[in-house]
Amino acid sequence: MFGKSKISASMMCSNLLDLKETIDIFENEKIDYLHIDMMDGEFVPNFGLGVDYIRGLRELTSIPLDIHLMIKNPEYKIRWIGIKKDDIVSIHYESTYQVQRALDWLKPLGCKCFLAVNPATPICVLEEVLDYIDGINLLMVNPGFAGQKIVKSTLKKAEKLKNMLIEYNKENLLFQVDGNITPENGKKLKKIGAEIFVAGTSSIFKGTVEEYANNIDVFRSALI
Ligand code: S6P
Ligand code: MG
Repeated sequence: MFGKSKISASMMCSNLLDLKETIDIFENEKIDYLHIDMMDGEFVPNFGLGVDYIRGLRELTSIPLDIHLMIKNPEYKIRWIGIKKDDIVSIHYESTYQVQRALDWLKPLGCKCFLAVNPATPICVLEEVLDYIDGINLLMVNPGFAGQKIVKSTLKKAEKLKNMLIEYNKENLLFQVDGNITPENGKKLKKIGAEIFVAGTSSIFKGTVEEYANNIDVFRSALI
C-alpha cells in the first residue's frame, strides 16, 4: 500500500550471551535498524542501554542505529552518544520544556531527527514542530519496558496522525511505531501508514536465537 516496511530490532530484548550470533542473523536478514532504548531511570521507571553498549555494538556491525532517548532533557546529552548520519534519533516531546531547541541541537549531528510521543500525548502537539523533524515515533505502550500490551487507543491515534500528516502536506515524514508490534498489530498499522516497525518480544525475539530468522520472515510477511 505505502513504501517498503522497515524493521528496527529492539536490542533490549536480545540475550547478551547470543549478541554476536544475533547480529550475524540480522545482517543476513537485512534488518534495517537496531533499536536502542536508552533510559535514565527518571523519564521512565527503568534503566536501559547506554553509551558503552552503543560503542560496542558499532564494533560488531554497521547496521544503522535507531536510538530512542527516554531521558530527561536530552538536548544536553546528545553529544555523548556518538550519533552517526545514518542513525535515527528520537527525543520525547514530554522529556523537555524546550522541544524545538532540542531538535535544533540534534539536527547538526546529521541523523534523522524524530519526535516520540507517549500514548496519552495528543498528536496536535506535533503541529508546531513538523518543519523540524524527519519522522515521528508513535509509542503504542507506555515506555520503559518490553513485553507490554498495546494501549488500545493508540490504534485510533495512529489514524489521526496519518490524517494530520496528509492535512499538513507532510506525508514525507517517516512514521514509526514502537511497542507490542505483533505481526497482527503491525499489519493493522501498515494499513494505516506506518513504515518503521520496532520488533521486540512480540515478533522477532521469540524462542531461541535459532528461531529468529524464521520469526523475521513471519513478521515481514505481515508487513507487506
Ligand atoms: C519500550 C521501548 C520499546 C521496547 C519494545 C519491545 O519502552 O521503547 O522499544 O523495546 O516495545 O518490544 P515488545 O514487542 O516487547 O513490546
Ligand atoms: Mg523504544
